[in-house]
Amino acid sequence: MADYLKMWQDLGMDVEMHNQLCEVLPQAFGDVYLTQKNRPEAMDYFNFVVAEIHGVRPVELIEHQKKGGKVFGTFCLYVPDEVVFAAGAIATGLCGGSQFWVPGGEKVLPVNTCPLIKASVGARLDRTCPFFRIADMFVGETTCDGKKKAYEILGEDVPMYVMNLPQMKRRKDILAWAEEIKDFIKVVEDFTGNKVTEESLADSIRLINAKRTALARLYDLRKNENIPISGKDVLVISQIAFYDDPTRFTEKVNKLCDELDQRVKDGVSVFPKGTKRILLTGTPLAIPNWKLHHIIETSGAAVVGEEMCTGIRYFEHPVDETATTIDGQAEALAERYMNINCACFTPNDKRIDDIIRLAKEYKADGVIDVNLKFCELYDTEGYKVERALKEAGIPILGIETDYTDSDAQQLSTRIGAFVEMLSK
Ligand code: BJ8
Repeated sequence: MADYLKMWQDLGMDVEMHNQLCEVLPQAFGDVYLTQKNRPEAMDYFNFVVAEIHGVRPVELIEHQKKGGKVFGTFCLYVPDEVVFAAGAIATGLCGGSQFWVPGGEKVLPVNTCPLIKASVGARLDRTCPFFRIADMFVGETTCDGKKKAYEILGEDVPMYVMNLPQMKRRKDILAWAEEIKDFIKVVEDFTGNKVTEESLADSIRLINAKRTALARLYDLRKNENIPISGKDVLVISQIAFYDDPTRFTEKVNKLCDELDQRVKDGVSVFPKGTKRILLTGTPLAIPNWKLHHIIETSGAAVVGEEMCTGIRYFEHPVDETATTIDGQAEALAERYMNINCACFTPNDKRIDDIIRLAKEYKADGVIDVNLKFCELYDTEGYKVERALKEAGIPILGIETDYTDSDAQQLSTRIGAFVEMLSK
């Protein structure tokens, strides 16, 4: 990584503690990623982004702020990036995916809170992540209880706005979400001093839709019998999608897809013929959480899809681009976002339909349902997921894990046995 010390100091970071993270991350990335054989050449860009993770994008965000622009940090797929970009601001994902930040979160949160929340709070309060220092405003949402309460704590340290997400999907809930999006437009306008117009919102809807289309193209390539890219590589791309510049990201993903198209034509696969195909479902895998993909793909199987927020939920269902008024655009956004099937909704049977549909589309031999420890929503929904998949004749393995490596051996054993069972 280049020398960003001055920038980190200026951001008020705990540089000494942050150095510990900088020491372990390249090693972890090297072990998990750079040991893979026959990686697509176009992965170079994404390797570079991870290598410079706390440098290159933060520099861009600070440049944007120097020109008077604002940066909004978000924690959930329901918060519409389109609104932020339409006001000339930048949205960046803030979910923490490393155990490194968890103890910081545990200083103020109950230990039995999910690691994603603990890591996100720890990254801010311990001052060990530049993105958490740069964001001018954090935007939360009323999804799970842990997040709602964590936002109250974060709100004592940084400007915080929380969107009120309905928990059902009746017509009146979708309209309520459209109203909430319009309120968010006003908040963003006031905070940035820039007006969100029909034109600027239409532009940003196209911008984010283009990113979704590129990701859909990438995921479609994984449906091939010859899998041209590893699940691990796609995971890191999905994670980078949350904070990279959307135009550049879309271009780089499309460039990668061009290369993968050629691989498909040439019958090139990164896995031996007959490798068992796994669809993952469950809680998000925030960067740099690569543990599960690594275990699965070193246990003789391939991850071909993720019914997760760091995966298919992020890009399916583009926003309808035909609306020409702010009211119409807010409703189009609400309809699109309410298509995401998070376990915080009730009922949430469409998620179960999705898992079965995706298992078929991606020709999965089996599904692994991943739950982040202490996430009650996905844990409880796991019962219905498991029952529905069994009824559909799709093998399923449910696992619970956190950000530590303490269960890696045990997970390897269980996943190895599951893969072996799929081969019989
Ligand atoms: S849309 S999955 S990003 S809320 S894992 S913090 S639910 S206790 S991250 Fe999520 Fe939005 Fe839903 Fe997606 Fe709570 Fe569960 Fe932790 Fe979670």
